[in-house]
Amino acid sequence: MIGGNSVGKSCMLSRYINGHFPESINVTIGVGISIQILEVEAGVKVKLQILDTAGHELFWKAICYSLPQSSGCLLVFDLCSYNSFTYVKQRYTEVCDRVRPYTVLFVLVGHKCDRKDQEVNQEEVEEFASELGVPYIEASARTVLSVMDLTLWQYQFRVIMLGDSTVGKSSMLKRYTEDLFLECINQTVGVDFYVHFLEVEPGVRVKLQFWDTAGQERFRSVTRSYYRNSVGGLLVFDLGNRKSFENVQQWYAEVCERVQPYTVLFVLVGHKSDRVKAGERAVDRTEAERLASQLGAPYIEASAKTGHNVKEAFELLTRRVYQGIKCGEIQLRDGWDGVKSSAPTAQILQRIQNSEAAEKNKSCAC
Ligand SMILES: Nc1nc2c(ncn2[C@@H]2O[C@H](COP(=O)(O)OP(=O)(O)OP(=O)(O)O)[C@@H](O)[C@H]2O)c(=O)[nH]1
Ligand SMILES: [Mg+2]
Repeated sequence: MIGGNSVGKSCMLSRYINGHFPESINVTIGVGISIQILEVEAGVKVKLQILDTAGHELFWKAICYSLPQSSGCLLVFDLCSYNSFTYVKQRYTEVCDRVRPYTVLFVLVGHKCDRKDQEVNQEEVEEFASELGVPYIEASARTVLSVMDLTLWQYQFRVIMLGDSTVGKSSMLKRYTEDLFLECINQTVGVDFYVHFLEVEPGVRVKLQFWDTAGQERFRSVTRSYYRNSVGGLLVFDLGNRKSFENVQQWYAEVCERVQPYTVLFVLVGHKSDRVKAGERAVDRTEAERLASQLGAPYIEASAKTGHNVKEAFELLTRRVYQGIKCGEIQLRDGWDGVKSSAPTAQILQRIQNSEAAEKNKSCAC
C-alpha cells in the first residue's frame, strides 16, 4: 500500500483485516505487515502479505527495498487532498522503475469518499487511471463503502471448538480448511487459529474465524478467555469414548456461564463416526440426540478421517448463526467480537428484507 501520509492506508487495512475503523491516529513507522487469506475462487486460497508503508517522506528509501518483492500495489490518495493525488502520480512512475524487470499490478484508490469536502476532480482521476490502464475505485474505511468489495466478506463469525482432549477437534478443522487428515496425535497447546470462507447465500460471504482450544485441563485458564467473544461453538465428543460424551454438559455449562449477556449457538458433534463401522460405538444415536435437544442444539455424526459430514457440521453451525442474526436472536454489539459486519447496518437490513421477500415469493409459488 502506497500513498502520502494520512491518506488512510492503515485505516483501510484495519477495516479489511479486523472490520474496525480506528478513530485514533496511529502513524505507521517504516512498514507494517498484515496477513489475510482470501479464497479467490472455489478451492483456490491466496495468502496476502500486505505491506502497509509509512506515508512520511522520511521512510521512502526504506520502503523502496520491499518494492521489488511485491506483485500488487494499492496506490491510495485522499480525495480531499490534491497533493496526495500528485504524490501517487509521482510514486507510480518511481515504483515501476524500481521493480523492473518484475511487474507490479496497480489499483488506484480514491480514499475518504464519505467526505463532502473533496478537492480531487473525478474526471481527472479517471483519465489518469485509464491512461495507465489501472482500475480506479473510491473507498471509505469509515463507512466501508467499496472496502467491502475489496474484503469480499460481509460477516465474520468467531467459532470455538470445545470438547475433551483427543476427540478430534483439530482434525475436524484440518479436514475442513485443508482437506487433510493426520493419524498422529498432535495435541493442541493453548489455542490455535484457523480461517475459512463460506457463502451462506448468494452474495453473502462469511469469514469464519475458528479458535481451536486444547481439551487438556491444564490449558483451561487460557482457553476460557476465548469463550466470551464467540458466537458459535462446536461441542465435540468421540463416539467411541463414553467419558467424552458425559463431559459435554460440563463444556456447555462452562461456556454459557462465561458468555453472558451474549449468545452462543451450538452444534453437537458425535465424532470419529468411522469407528462405529468398526463396532466401537460407545454412545447411542438416540442418547446423543436427547442431549442435543436438551442443549437446544442440532446433532450430527462426522469423521475427520473419512471426511464424512465434516463440512456439513461446520456449515450447519454457520447457517444457524446467520439465521440467528436474521431473526434477531443474535445481535451485533460494540465491544463484542463474536460477529462483525463489514456492511453498514442499512445494507444488512436491506439484504435481510430482500432475502425474506424472496423466500415469501418462493413459498407463494408453491
Ligand atoms: N478414527 C478416527 N480418528 C481420528 C479422527 N479424528 C481424529 N482422530 C485421531 O484422534 C487423535 C486426536 O485428534 P486431535 O484432532 O488432535 O484431537 P483434539 O480434540 O484436537 O485434541 P486436543 O488438542 O488435545 O484437545 C489423532 O490421533 C487423530 O488422528 C476420526 O475421525 N476418526
Ligand atoms: Mg487439538
